[in-house]
Amino acid sequence: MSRIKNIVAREILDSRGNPTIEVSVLTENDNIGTFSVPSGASTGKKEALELRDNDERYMGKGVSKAVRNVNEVIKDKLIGMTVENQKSIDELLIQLDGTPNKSNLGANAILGVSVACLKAAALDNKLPLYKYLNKREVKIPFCMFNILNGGKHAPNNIDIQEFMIVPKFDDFKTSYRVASEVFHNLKNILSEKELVTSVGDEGGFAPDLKDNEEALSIIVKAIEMAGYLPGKNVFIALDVAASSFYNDTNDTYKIDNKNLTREELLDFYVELVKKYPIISIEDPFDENDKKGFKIITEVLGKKISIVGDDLFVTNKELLKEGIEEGLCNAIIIKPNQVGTFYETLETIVLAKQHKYTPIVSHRSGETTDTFISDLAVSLNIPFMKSGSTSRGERICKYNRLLEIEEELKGEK
Ligand code: 2PG
Ligand code: MG
Repeated sequence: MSRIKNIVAREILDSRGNPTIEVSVLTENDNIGTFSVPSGASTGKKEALELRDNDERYMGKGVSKAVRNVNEVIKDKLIGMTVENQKSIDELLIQLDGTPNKSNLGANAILGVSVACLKAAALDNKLPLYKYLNKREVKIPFCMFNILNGGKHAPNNIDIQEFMIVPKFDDFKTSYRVASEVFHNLKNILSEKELVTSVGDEGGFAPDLKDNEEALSIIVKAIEMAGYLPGKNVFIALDVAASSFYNDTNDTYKIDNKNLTREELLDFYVELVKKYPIISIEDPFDENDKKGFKIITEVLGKKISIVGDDLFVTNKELLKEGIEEGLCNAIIIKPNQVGTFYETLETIVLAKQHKYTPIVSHRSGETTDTFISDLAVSLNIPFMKSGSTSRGERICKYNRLLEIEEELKGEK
């Protein structure tokens, strides 16, 4: 048991070159837990508030107010608290903020402190974070590698935001290698077609293509060229992020330059699932289109995962509503959508109780922090997504899983 001795926040840059907050928590045992907070681009409207300065610095994106809120408001209240007492720490943070969406102190400030405390407590206990959180049996998740980027994450003509491959091999080391090999084969295919091979925000390629379906057909080809079996050991997951192409004036979805009704968009998904080894579709409809989520869950929910991200924003109450209304059978877990570790945990517990598959996720604006890897392992989360097999802020999370796998096998 040790107490919090000091807390320091600072403004750093994320993978898109925008400011974000990093927080360090010092304990009486002189351990320092540090966490840096990621930031989304295709954000759900009901996410907890990311506090930005909106002034002349950094084109309005500075986080100096959030930094001040940690250094001048939160710090003094938390000094002296037992660092292991995460629940009380998170409850106090919520109380100090006093708003339902953390708009007073900022969810970025609050999450920074919350997770930095957790990391400091693990260090005090001389345990890796995943083990500090759960000393019983844990498992490495299967990973969804986003090898082709579109939507708000890339400046190309593809509407679907994320085309992910999901290798399912006995160990993560193999799945990771397979993902990398498919990624490089995809690069070769694009080069042969004289398409661009520069990458988007999450490290996947971002070419202009004929249409969204072409992305799927070239990914299947890349899997085969790498020597693997689509639908046998390598699968496909999509994050459509459909809010980004929904038009609320005429209640249609603009995809492949066509305006589709929700029923036509559903037919499009049904056809794709017939033709390609798709195991999961995230945000297939706009975050307010409950009708869309309900029908796709009825039609495809027995066969594949229907995942709510912008729909649930890691919020326990929104998930509860979704469970009652029959929306989705899986949920994206992003700690910064809700703002504290404890609330994240509560949402995961509720999801598991109702057999909703939790998928732990990075944000499109990331740092080199690897907290989500330990989180996913410790809570036996079946899937994690952290972008492609390129870009440092993406691979550091996967590399952390490799390290944990070695530890679990006793190789380290
Ligand atoms: C998503 C995420 C992460 P963003 O939509 O699932 O891939 O993107 O962080 O931009 O919300
Ligand atoms: Mg998403």
